[in-house]
Amino acid sequence: MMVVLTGGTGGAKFVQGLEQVAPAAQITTVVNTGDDLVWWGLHVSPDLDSITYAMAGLLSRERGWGVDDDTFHCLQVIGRLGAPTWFQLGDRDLAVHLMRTQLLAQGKTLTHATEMITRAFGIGSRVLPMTDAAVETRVMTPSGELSFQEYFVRERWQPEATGVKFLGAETALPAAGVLEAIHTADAVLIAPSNPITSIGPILAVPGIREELRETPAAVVAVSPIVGGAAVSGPAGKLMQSQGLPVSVEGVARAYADFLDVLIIDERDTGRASGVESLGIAVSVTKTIMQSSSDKVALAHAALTAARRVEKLPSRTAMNAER
Ligand code: FO1
Repeated sequence: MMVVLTGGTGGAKFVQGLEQVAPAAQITTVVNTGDDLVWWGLHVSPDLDSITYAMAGLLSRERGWGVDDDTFHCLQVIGRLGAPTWFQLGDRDLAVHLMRTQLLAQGKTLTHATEMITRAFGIGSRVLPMTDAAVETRVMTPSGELSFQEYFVRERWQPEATGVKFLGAETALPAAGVLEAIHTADAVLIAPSNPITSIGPILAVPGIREELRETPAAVVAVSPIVGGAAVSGPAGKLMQSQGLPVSVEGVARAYADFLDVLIIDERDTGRASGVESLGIAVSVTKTIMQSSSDKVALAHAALTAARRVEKLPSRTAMNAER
């Protein structure tokens, strides 16, 4: 059994590869919900959407989010009615947000709504939100605080980020099944997602980070930083805002208290020793996923790295001995 912690488009691509090398029934994905928003009165969960569409073979290859070949007729009319349209919901995509919103209004949890939606799409693996509680990623900028989608989509991540917070995280509980899945897995894989705003909110839910330190599973992450820059998006800027170097060492530092192996790109071979000095093993491969075979090869590399880990007593026990 394996657990994948994921968010964003890099995470969705990674899961597409993993699905081709492991049976769906053995995969549990734990997905960031800090990017969620209420838009046009609907509960939108962008990272749950991306994983769902990726697994259902519906994810837009052109945009990296939303449904392939979608149309935007509703968006055009909404614009004429005077509502903001900077966050675009496609016509087919709308069906998922309508259904999710209705299920939540009926008192179902986000976990339950996600289960119903993924099952209806014929997805055989388990997709779990990190929590059923509302956790909202906020980005601080010199001109004020923004929601994640305001920062990422509306402002195209151009404002300087001076900090990040996860509103509501302190009192959130992990969704049912998350801690048990991490504890009983053979491998926990951290997708090449933004460590601050995709994986960060998951780690901020009390109990998850602690379980990653405790689990007997091998914990393997793929670096989203290659050659000193983010493969895509604002990961570099946001890492800087947290005082982390924009490098594979920076990624290793973000996960140092629980990580066994960091998979880095061939271009970063010269930086392996900086990661190893944190007590984290390094595996070097091609991490940029351009083609379907790149995704499969990266998933293979992650599983191979996990199998090679000889787990010592839990990190917490080791830290206590130091
Ligand atoms: N990303 C954009 O760049 N522009 C959009 O208008 C947009 C709309 C959108 C609607 C539904 C959805 O599930 C995702 C959407 N995304 C959009 C992607 C989303 O902003 C990001 O992928 C994640 O939040 C980053 O992880």
